[in-house]
Amino acid sequence: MPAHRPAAAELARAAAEVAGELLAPAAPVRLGDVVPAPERVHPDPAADFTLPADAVIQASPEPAARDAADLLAALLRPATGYPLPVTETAGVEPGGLLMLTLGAAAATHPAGAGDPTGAAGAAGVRVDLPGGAGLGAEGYRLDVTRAGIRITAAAPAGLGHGVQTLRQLLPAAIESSTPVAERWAVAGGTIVDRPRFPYRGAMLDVARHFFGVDDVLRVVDHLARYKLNHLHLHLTDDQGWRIAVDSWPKLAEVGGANEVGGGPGGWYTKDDYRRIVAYAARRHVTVVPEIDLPGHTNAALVAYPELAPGKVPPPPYTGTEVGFSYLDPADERTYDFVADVVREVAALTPGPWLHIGGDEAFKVKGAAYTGFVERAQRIVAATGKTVIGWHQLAPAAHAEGRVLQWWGTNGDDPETADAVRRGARLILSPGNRTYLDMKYAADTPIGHDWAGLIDVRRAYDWDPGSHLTGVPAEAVLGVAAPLWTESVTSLAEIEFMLLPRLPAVAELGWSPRSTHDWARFRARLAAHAPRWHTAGITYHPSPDIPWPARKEGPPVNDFGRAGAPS
Ligand code: TNX
Repeated sequence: MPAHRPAAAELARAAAEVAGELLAPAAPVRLGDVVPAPERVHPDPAADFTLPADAVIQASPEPAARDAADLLAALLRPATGYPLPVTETAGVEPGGLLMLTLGAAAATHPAGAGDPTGAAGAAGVRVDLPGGAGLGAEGYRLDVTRAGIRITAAAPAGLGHGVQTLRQLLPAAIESSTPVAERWAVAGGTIVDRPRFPYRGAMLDVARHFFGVDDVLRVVDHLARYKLNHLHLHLTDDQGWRIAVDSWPKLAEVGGANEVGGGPGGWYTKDDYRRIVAYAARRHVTVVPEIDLPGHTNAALVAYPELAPGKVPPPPYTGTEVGFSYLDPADERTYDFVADVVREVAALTPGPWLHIGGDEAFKVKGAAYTGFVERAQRIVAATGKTVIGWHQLAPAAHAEGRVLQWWGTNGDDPETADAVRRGARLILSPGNRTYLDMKYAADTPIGHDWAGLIDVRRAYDWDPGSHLTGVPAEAVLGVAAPLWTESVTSLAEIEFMLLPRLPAVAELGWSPRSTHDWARFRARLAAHAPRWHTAGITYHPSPDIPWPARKEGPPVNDFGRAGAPS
């Protein structure tokens, strides 16, 4: 038992115990009611579990299991007010038991054992990483019995995803930041789950408007909640350069001092960026940095006019047009610049990817464009990273492992299909399905409509595996939803555009196609409004979703209208 237990938590525990006796048992969230939908769900109504005040979280000995257990404890302590001590597997105290088990521990607690606690009478949560069992790098197994809950995985990310599933199986009040009197019941049974695609992401444009580290961390939390595993940061554009580069210091210092509309802008120091990367990594989210080349470079040219065609210094840009700026592809200095920037950004980035943009370079045409891209691809390869670029990269020669990100709207592009035949893999970000900067409806207060209006059904009802003509499902690495921020200026606005569409994209990336069902999805998603509300997360009350009624009024913060947070 911990030596110190806050008085408030003590009171809450007592209150919860009393309330638990007075209240009729709350019907737990049904075992399959998780977003994204799990691969396999086996409910066992006789095995519902209620988290007791003296529950213990037990982790297998690997540091990653301990870390998952610590994150689980941090998620559950505020609302429950329970101490939830984290222990190693050995020497468990009786009481509530939540078990998290990784790798080798599988031998001790084989998947499929009836009692997840392995000890009669114990109750709680246990976190293990057992070897293999087909769970792969991200799969997990979650067993709920009357005695406790066990999450097992073959690798750390699986435990993280299992923890997020458990979070959704608890009552919505678990999102409260202060203790709540609630019966913390979880439906009995087993979930065995793993993703359909390995790359599931969202992009945040921090160049058009700059967002500080804390805002980005909160976006990481939203990704992790829905088992998205990549955060693509669009770090550079005409309006701002947002990452410190020691060899070209004016990029950030001069190029970062602007944004759309003329605000102050900003940029990440290397330590800021490392903080984002580390926070994301702990939540099994890989940061993908994008340095957009050779277009979308006005901010770089303001800082270093020597890179501009004709060496003419351009004025800073705070508008929202695209396609006018470019690095001089005929000047060798341009490639020194690209190599220096790519080297420094690659060195800061533990993930395997480096995104070089390549979109809308309207003034660098034909061989000048493909020649530039091919050199940039080689520069990235020399750092050991795998290149990603927007699908405009397609005509350039293949580079080992390269990935194209499709953002078109017509589902048919022979150049992209040809690049796939030459070996490219694809991330699907169709503008008319996944663009989170598109308005939901004509009256949405912020956003664009050039790729159409995208409400939740439109974001959900398509298949990344068969979306592009001539591209087989095996070539699809995954799916990602970009949020461009020309019109997005605050965290509340980011959340308003992300939710409730991000979970739709997350489900396309994670869940087996056989679970795809709009009627069921919208019902499952509806239950997330009380969670977001309790957590203080802004979202759009889309008419596509049958939100539950709330006594206090409308279910959500409708950004841009009365009662919206600012
Ligand atoms: C197109 S999509 C762009 C961005 C804009 C976005 C606005 C892509 C690769 N380029 O520069 O921000 O449209 O929706």
